[in-house]
Amino acid sequence: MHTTVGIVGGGPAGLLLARLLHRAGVDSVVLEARDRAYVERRQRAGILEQATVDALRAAGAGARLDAEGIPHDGIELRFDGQAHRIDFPSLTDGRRVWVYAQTEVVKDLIALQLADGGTLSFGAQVRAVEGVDTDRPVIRYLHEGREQTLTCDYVVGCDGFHGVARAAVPAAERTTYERTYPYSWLGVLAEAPPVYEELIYAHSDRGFALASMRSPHVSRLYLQVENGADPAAWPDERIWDELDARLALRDAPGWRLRRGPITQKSVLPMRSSVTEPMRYGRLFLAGDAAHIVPPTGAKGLNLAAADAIVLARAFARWAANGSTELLDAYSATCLRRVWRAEHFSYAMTTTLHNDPAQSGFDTRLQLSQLARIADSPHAAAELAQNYVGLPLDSPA
Ligand code: FAS
Ligand code: PHB
Repeated sequence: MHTTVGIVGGGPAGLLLARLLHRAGVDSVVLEARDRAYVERRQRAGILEQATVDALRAAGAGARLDAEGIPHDGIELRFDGQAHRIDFPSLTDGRRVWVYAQTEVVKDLIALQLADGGTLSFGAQVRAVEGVDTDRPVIRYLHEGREQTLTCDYVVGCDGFHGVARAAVPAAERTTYERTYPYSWLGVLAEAPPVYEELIYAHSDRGFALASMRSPHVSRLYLQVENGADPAAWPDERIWDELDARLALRDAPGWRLRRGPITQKSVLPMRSSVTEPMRYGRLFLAGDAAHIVPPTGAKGLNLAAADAIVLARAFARWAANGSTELLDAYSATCLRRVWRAEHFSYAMTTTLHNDPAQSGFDTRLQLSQLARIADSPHAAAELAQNYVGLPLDSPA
């Protein structure tokens, strides 16, 4: 089988890229290792930047998002027993974010891809990407018990942090910059109506907590835990008690979360990683295949979408007039945005979490930075503009 663009991985990056290419008249094939139910059920991100929402609408996948997505105009920071709201529109020329889970984005893109054309194969385990330094790269994969081959004009690795595409770049030709954090997140999904209108990010001497949501009836909540923590060591009552303790307010001692059945628990390690360049010969890397951020800044999914948008524009230009100018600029264009998001995610993470090795001096620095954001419109604007996402064409 042959296609113009072979896409390894059917997560947000691969699926959005396929849809945007289809709209530009560029044919592609998406090869996804897992089955449809698995990828649609995988709990991950929850916040979409405006640029991501605009791209999903442009790809024809905005109907349910417009009907069920929840626009948010700010977040709340809690520290030292106090609450401080960061308003987005007034600090970002009117921009906001949307609460719409990655699971729903993936469902919408899969439904569209299957209905509207374009090949999407589930259970297609890519074994190797070869010949990326030739004009006829090849993807070798196992599907329905048989070894298969897909020849392409170009290959895009959208197969996440643990995928195989990145390895097709010779080790001597790529550099990976990374940092791991001395803590993880325990993420829970609860059938409990959020008692808060907007997301709450909390710094406390017991550790970080985040109160998010999936709908008016479902809460998505996170607690900083030690690396290697076992979700089984966190019975529901312990989770609720710890969340209430970390979100406590000095002037509202009765403030509590609404409790309900916890339906999912998982521990997520915190990691930053960037592989440069994001292109080698006829291979491009997009999304988590190229970069990972700690989820504190809600950037992971949005970075993946931004890569897909930039790459789709580049392929559209190439298909229209043969120019490879934007394809040749892809890596540098994306890495500017990636490093901006890496810094923002690192800053949010290290300011809000308790490193087990940190001193009292370090904690005072965190509280000083949080107080600066609460008191200074300039400092608040820097957080707000990074959180809602810098415009795609802005020099990050
Ligand atoms: P993905 O990992 O989503 O998709 C890659 C796809 O490639 C997968 O479907 C995989 O099955 C497939 N694949 C892998 N190897 C393959 C092979 N050899 N052959 C074929 N297919 C293959 N971001 C946030 O902003 N907020 C969050 O709260 C948040 N929580 C997260 C929790 C977890 C547990 C993880 C792992 C990530 C989280 N993220 C979060 C980040 C996450 O949303 C990613 O940024 C996002 O999924 C990136 O999308 P993709 O690049 O498409 O990669
Ligand atoms: C989520 O709702 O899953 C979420 C929201 C904001 C974050 C991370 C995760 O920073």
